[in-house]
Amino acid sequence: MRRYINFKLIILAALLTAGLTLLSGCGKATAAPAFGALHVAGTNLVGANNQPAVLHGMSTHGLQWFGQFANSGAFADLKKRGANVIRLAMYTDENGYLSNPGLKEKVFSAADAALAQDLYVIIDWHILHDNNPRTHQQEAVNFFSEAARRYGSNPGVLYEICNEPNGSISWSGDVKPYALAVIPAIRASAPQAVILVGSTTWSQDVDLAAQDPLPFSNIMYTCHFYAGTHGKWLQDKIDAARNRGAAIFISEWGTSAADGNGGVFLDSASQWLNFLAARNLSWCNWSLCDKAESSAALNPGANPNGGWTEGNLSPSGKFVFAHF
Ligand code: DCB
Repeated sequence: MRRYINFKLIILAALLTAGLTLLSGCGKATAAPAFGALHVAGTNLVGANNQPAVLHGMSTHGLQWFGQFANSGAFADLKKRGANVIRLAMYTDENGYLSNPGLKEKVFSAADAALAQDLYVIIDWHILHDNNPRTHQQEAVNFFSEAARRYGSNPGVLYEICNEPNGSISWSGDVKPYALAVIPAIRASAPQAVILVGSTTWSQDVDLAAQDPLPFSNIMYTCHFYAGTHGKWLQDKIDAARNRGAAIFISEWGTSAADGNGGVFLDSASQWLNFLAARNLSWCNWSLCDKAESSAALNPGANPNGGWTEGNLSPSGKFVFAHF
């Protein structure tokens, strides 16, 4: 009899605990993004309670061209489909921020729209044709100082300081010195924020970065892949970096080839997503726009404000949205 009562008590306690956990989870969802303030523990991204945090979402295309898709309606549609992060690609070159500094206001208003819906948001200094991040290091320091002053205490904001360094530059001689200048500018106002750092060869050389890591906490190294171009050899570089203790974030990947077109290569993309899932790696897909290229998630003419039908989704968009 006594045993039986104890058993009943244990069940009651378990039910109560489960109920309370559920309730507190609901409360949090409306007050802050899903995992609360993020930080890096070992090679893992974790939330405020040290729970594993896995972010899945979209990167915008260049905001100077497709900024109309970075708005509340579009973000609400993505959230409804399961996304929890938005990456804002602020190109520096190609009529981006350096020649059009007003683009910054687009970044801030889009970030505000994402944060208002409890989405995480990545502010991406999208270097590409300006291959060496050191070329515009001072502009980056100024931009990120301002962004961090604006969002410093917000648990939803991640800072990505250089999209894809490329060309004949090195991690230790170029990208690392750049990061050593930019990161303290962010940390001055956002001491805990997670900061994402690219590497050479369009953010593929994460293994080289891991051999000469940055001396800061809450840093992740970005690795970018395109399913039609990058295979197991790039996965091996990710594992090599992680084995050295580097935390990896896939802030950009596409179902297409590396030029943003061709394919789509959905078998390879599935294989990649399995690889990422097995390691709890977070990702953003390229890209949220309706450009006539295969990596675009939306067919030409899709409403920039969301509410997309199946017919508005490209083959890439259908595949990616089903994997949030
Ligand atoms: C990256 C860039 C991104 C680029 C995509 C696809 O570049 F981060 O900005 O997006 O991957 O190439 C493309 C757009 C096009 C646009 C073009 C230039 O989809 O609509 O016209 O940017 O702004 C990569 C990634 C990997 C490699 C090369 C590039 N790779 N790249 O491995 O060779 O040269 O742009």
